[in-house]
Amino acid sequence: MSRTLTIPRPDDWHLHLRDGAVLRAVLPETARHFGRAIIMPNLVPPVVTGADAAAYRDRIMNALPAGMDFTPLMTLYLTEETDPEDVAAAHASGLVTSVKLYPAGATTNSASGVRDFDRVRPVLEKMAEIGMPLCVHGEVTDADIDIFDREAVFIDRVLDPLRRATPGLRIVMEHITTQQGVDYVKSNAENLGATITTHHLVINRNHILVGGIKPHYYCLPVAKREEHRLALRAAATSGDTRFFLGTDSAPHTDPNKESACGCAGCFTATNTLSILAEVFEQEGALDRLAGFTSEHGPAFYGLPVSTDTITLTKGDPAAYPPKIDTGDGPVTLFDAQMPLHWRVI
Ligand code: OTD
Ligand code: ZN
Ligand code: ZN
Repeated sequence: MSRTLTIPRPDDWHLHLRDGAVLRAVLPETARHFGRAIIMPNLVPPVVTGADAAAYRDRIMNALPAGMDFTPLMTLYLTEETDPEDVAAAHASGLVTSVKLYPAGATTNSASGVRDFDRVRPVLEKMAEIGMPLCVHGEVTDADIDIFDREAVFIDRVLDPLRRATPGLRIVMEHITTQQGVDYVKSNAENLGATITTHHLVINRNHILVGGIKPHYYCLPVAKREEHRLALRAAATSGDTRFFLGTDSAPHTDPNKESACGCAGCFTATNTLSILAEVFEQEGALDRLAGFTSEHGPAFYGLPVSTDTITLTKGDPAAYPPKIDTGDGPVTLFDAQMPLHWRVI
């Protein structure tokens, strides 16, 4: 029996579009379903200034196929040299939506990130003053901290002190992967939200490591134990407005993933909505899908919910291609390892 579900057009509050040939290949995969996306600035070199963001936005709009409607919400990569006035001007002009904090070395292309948090204090204070959100990659990078503990330790050692030192700063904990991340958001009502990815609702660390190493499931923050995946599913499907979708769709070509030192990232732009509908249905929460994909994010960012809609139908399992082609090589689509009965029509 077929069923339909119509929801406001979704937004992606955390997305990697890259540049050049990969940008041209992956942008339509997002723009087909999503109206807006927060565009991550971790290019090489990173998007650091307002001028960098303006140039990158132009490249994105030039790569958008004719007839597609999509608004990139630009971000700036916070460095110890970032100028508070440049950030404020880029925000005031409407060019830039938020600033991204990467602890140096935490993830792909994060070498220019922050080592000494005191050096970015003037930027953070300016952002609190003008109401500009900070998106945070929440992992410590200390060599002595186990990779599976890096998010929980970041909350205690970095995030909580930073929030106390900068009252009024609005923060998005990006791509939370742990029960501790969920609990921290829930216990702090003020100025705090969190994105959750599609893939972290589906995989735990066994998917990466059992029965041979699976490079296409390797991403950062790395997937944790099953109990954490269940906590993320409960948060995402709870209707709590502080949790919203940020796919963190992060394309790398197959040779870069299937390598002795494979890149981190799961590419989910193409099939995210099919997967999420399946997950929300499994949790008996299809009526809450719209909140997670289309309503909670705009509310946090102070933007209107889309007046456009998309419709999903339930039928025979959707067949997605295993890879998409780019001018730089194939990019493998995230495999949710379950039949996907819902598709956007
Ligand atoms: N995680 N890969 C990338 C970024 C993210 O931490 C992230 O936001 C990437 O490839 O840019 C990943 O696994
Ligand atoms: Zn990140
Ligand atoms: Zn990301």
